[in-house]
Amino acid sequence: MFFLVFLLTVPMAMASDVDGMQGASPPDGTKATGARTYGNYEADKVFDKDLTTRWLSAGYKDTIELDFPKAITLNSVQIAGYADPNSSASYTIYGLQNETWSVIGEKKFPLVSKLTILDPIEVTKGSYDSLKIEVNTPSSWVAISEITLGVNINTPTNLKAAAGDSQATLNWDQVQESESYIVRYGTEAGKYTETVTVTKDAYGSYVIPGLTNGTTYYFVVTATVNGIESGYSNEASATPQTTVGAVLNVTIDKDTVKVGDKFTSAISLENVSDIYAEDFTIQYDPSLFEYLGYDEVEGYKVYNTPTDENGKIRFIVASQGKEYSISDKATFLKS
Ligand SMILES: [Ca+2]
Repeated sequence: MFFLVFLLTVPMAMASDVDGMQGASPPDGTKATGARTYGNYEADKVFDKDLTTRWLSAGYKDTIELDFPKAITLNSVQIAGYADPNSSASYTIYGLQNETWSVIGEKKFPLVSKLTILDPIEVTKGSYDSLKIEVNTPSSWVAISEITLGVNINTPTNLKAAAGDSQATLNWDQVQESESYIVRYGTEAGKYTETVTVTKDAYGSYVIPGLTNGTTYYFVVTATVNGIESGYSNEASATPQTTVGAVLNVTIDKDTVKVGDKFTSAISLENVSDIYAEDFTIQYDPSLFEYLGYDEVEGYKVYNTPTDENGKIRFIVASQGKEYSISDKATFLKS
């Protein structure tokens, strides 16, 4: 009698982990070497995040070595073993520190049948440059489908999202040792369809552009340390909205102005609300016009002494009382 085992593989939004396994895959840049390898069942198949592919040795006892691009701090190793026919398997894990190998964990599993995700093997917590896993299976060739590492990376906290026009601005608490962050977002809580990798300096303020106004977006962020990704932060949401920019209008009181004519232009602000003070600079071409002065409009007062600096005049104008606050459109100065 035999059983067929089917494995359903679903494309994962979460890049670093293997479906059904804990911890993270070894980072990009890891080099895997099997002491012996059968056919094209190469050693790097133990971290391709695909449970259906595996490293296969041509013997009952063999060793695989993982050399990391940078030392990784870990406290457990999980193995998806493959044994055909069914077999027991014992695993001895060595860690490399200061160019010295030492045994950091071992465990025997009485039954590994075909593809089996074994319980994580605890190892002495430490920072390791390389790992070596020695496998002993008395009645089956040595095979490993996937290896994941139990790592403790601080997860970003306090993620906040502020809505803007077609965009959202994110900030979160810095994870000290992180080399970059990954922002994931989508239009449904818990479902993140978009991924952006951002620099380690982005935590204070990061803008996600190109969003649809009126749609709520949900965001999470992770930290990456030594190529390994942390867990998700809290989820934050924002609904971008159209904002109409304030428009400063300059209106001239005559349709045409002849040379030598004196004219007045009204300065007004549109599309704003509850503004009581405004600091702005008027620029004109001094080769064509001469600035003669300004008139205040009732309810508004000029607080500085505007001087003409080669065609640029700065005004600080404040309204006097609530009834003169600038909402929608108001003319508050004539010059
Ligand atoms: Ca694999």
